[in-house]
Parts: sequence; structure tokens; C-alpha cells
Amino acid sequence: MHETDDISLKLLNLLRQAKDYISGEELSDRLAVSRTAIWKRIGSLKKEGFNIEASTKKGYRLVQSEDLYGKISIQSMVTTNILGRNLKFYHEVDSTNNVLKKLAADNAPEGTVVISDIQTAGRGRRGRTWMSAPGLGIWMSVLLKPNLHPSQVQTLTLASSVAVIRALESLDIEIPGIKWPNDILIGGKKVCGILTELSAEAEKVEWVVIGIGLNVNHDHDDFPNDIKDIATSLRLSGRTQEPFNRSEIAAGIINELEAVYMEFLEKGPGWVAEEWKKRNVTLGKRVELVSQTGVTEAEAVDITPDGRLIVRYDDGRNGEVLSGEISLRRTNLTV
Ligand code: BTX
Repeated sequence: MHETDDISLKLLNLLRQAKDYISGEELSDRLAVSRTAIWKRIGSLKKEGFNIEASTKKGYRLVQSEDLYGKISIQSMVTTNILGRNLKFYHEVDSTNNVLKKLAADNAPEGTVVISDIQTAGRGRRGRTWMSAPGLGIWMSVLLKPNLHPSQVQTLTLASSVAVIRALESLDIEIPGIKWPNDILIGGKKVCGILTELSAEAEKVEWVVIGIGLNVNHDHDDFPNDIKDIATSLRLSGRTQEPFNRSEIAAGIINELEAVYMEFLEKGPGWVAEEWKKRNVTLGKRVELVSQTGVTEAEAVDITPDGRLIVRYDDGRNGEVLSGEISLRRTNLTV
């Protein structure tokens, strides 16, 4: 079987980059395998659904018009050492976080990624629902096993939002920004949410599952009425309103997440906080802090390296807010 071996993935990437015909000879030279080996893998990729044209004179060409969303496409663009090396792609699951938490409990390796085209019970934070319109978004979970104290996990969530926003920076869309702690907004509307779940002993994290939900190709009508006014998608924020290639964006997120994760482990939480601040849309704004005891207004002034929001109340006192304890209502938050 050649379907997902490393050479098939590299071959797919060369075809994608060539944008036009590329000869069998050049492919065999660049991949250091025989032309028969190339030909066999072209056959396997075609069986997987890739539209590859073959011409005896010119070679092979990938017809790139469609978004073929799946494991092979994604892995062919993943350039990491750890994240996404073990990637499980499903057509439909209840929640990718649920699937990955079970795999984590079964000792899945760090970097395992679960992606599904459809989520029937996508979850937000604190029991809320995450609307996962079928076939339109990226619903993905990533398993990390950092050597951290459980209190530092919020920094990882900040790091994840930095990684997602970096992956979006190369796209032709309006500029996205991060609302504390980790919602990604475009034009004041939510395009991405992150749900972090963990298993830990008293002093040490066992594993962390980072769940990322990104609205990609939704039109207005693809959002249910109750979130139409607060949600957006990349397509709705793009200059051309053309659909985006979900495989490419999912791979970009995995690549950026590994880069940010590695730099975080090396440089520490202060670095993540600085990266987060560069892209945030919360600091300097009036915010409403919603807790069980009521709603308080304050000004968001800074974040601590471990991800708490520092606010200044109207009586001049400062306070620190942890995302699990309080929720931030949107006020004056336009990007
Ligand atoms: P959250 O609790 O911050 O956001 C949930 C709230 O956002 C909802 O109450 C609703 O108002 C709004 N909302 C729901 N769906 C959408 C949407 N598609 N776009 C914009 N706004 C929406 C944010 O939680 C964390 C979401 C994580 C989702 C990922 S998907 C992969 C993984 N699996 C899973 O079950 N959850 C995560």
C-alpha cells in the first residue's frame, strides 16, 4: 500500500506547488525513486479522490479547484516533527475533544491530532454548544503533554490562539484579533473558539487537549439565528468570498502550533504573553466581567505571564481575572 507513505505525501506536495504539469522524470529525480514508483503512487492518490491529469508528453498535473479535505491532503502540508505525525481524520464524530480525550486516556502519543468534517455535539466552554456546520469548518483537537504545573495551562491556551492567528495572517482576509482569553474575532465577530481540557495530578499536567473550532467556508445562512450576529467565517471576511482550502489552513495551524509550543517551552510564558498582546483586541477597552455574583465594569489593562487578565475597576483598584472564574462580555470590542 502506498496511500499515505511519506513519498506519496511529498509527491502530492510537489504537484500542488508546480501548479502546472510536472514531468515524471523530474518527480522521480526530486523524490529519488523510480518512475514506476511515481506512477504507482499517482494511481493510489487518484483512488483517494485526487484529480490528477496525466499526459505522456508533459507529465502530471493536480487539478486544484476543489477542497479535498482529508488526512492525506493535510499531512502532505504538515512540516512538523511531533504535531500531526499521528493524525486521525473522521467523517463524523460527536466532538473531536471527546475522541481525543479517550485516545489520551489510552496513552496516545503527544502531538496526536483528531480532525472531523462533521461534529454532531461540538462543545464550547462551560457546557456551551459550539455550532459545527457540516463540511464548512475546521474542527480539530491536538494532544500535548507538557511538563507544566496545572496552573500554567492557561498560557498554553493563549499560545494556541497566537498559533491560529499566525496561521490566518497569510490569508487574504480582514485582520483578525484575539479577545481575551482566546476567542479570535474578525470585525468584532467570532471566527474561532478554543476549548482546552486537561488531566492532571496535584503538581503536574498529564495531558492537555486543545480543541480548535474555526469557521471557514460558512455563508451568513449557515449560522443558526441565535449566533448570526456574533459569528463570522473566513470566507465572509475574505476579499473575494471564494471558499478556502481547509486542508491547507488545518496544516498551517498544526505547523504554527508546533512552532509556538516549542518556543513557549524554550522561552517561557512571558514570551507567549508578549506575542498574545501584539494581536489582542481587549487591552485598553472597557469590559464587563460577568460572574455568579453579577456584572462589574472595568478597564482591561494587561495580562499576567500566566494568562490572567489585569483589570482596573472604576474605583481605581486593580484586580486579576482567571478565565475559568469569570466571563468577559463583549463591550466596545471591534477590530
Ligand atoms: P465558548 O464557550 O467561548 O463559545 C461558545 C459560544 O459561542 C456559544 O454559546 C455561542 O454563543 C457562540 N458560538 C457557538 N458556535 C459558534 C460558532 N461556530 N462560531 C461563532 N460563535 C459560536 C469556544 O467556546 C470554544 C469552542 C471550541 C470548539 C472546538 S471544535 C473542536 C473541539 N471539539 C469540541 O467539541 N470543541 C472544540
